[in-house]
Amino acid sequence: MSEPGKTKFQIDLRRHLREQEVDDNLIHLICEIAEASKYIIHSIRTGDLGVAGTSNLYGEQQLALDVLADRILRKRLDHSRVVANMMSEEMDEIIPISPDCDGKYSVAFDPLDGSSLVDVNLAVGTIVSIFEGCDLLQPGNNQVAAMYILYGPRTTLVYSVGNGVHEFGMNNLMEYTLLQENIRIEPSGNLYSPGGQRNKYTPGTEAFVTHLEERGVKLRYSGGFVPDINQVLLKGKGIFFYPHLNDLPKGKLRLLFELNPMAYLIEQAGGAASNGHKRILDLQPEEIHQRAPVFIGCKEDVKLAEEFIAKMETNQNEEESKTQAKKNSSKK
Ligand code: AFP
Repeated sequence: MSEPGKTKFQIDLRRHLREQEVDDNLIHLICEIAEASKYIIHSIRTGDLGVAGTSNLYGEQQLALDVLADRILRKRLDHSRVVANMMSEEMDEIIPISPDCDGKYSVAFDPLDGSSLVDVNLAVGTIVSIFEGCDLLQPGNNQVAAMYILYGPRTTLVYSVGNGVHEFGMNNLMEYTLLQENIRIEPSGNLYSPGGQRNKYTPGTEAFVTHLEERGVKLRYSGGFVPDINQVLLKGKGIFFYPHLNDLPKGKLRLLFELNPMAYLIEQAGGAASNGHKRILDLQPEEIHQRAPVFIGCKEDVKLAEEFIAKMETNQNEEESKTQAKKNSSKK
């Protein structure tokens, strides 16, 4: 993989992509997103942490960081010449860039996921899902690439184009150089990241968490999807879930620009991602901001969650049938 005299770990992002024999337009797109992250880092370090609409001492319009990050990425993608359509958490609808789909890509992104965590100096990230052509409303299984950038104590970038998952670190020259490639996740893990409120979990999720605790699995949860997933990926074990809640039956996380890209990356590392019943990457989106429950990480732990959910749903259905039968017999 590396030329003589150059260690593998001095390989920058563009060279690594070339060695994956990736289409030039896709290389350009991924590198443009990586470039945009440098401006997002700057806005995190210097931008106003307030809400959109505030103004600085010069009376200039200050933007909330997620709006700022969205504008930075939108501008980059708009001028890239390889994007057909794009959409993000900040957009109400898909934005067409070019009517010509050939050789172009469509991008769904969360510009700064967990932006509210910046105020308390916790890690946040940018999440990107890439499809070939013009259609963004297709199952995540059709993605040609996914990536995230994690703005933490170090800035790192993780990507896959379907040939393994690779991690890059930003050096002092603000270049992304290879840290590790072909990252793998073990079948079962020793940490769990439970999103939402436990008192709103369904019986199946509740039973799954009780099992994890009895197994001695440790709770690790930052409230940021990107750092929490990154922890599972780089430790090579664990499960993150933001399940169906009694008041959020579809969960909280968005399918197009949060779940699909992360599911793609985790599966490329040998893990799994499910909505509790079905593989995330098989879900057909009906609308661009569609949400879904998610269990993502070690394959065996995701399967176990599905089994607990199925078992408790069966028990619940049987109880409801018995109750209904009693009501019917009491009417006779
Ligand atoms: P924001 O992007 O609105 O801050 O939400 C972040 C997030 O979508 C995701 O990063 C976390 O996993 C999840 O919310 C945390 O949600 P809870 O605060 O309800 O646990």
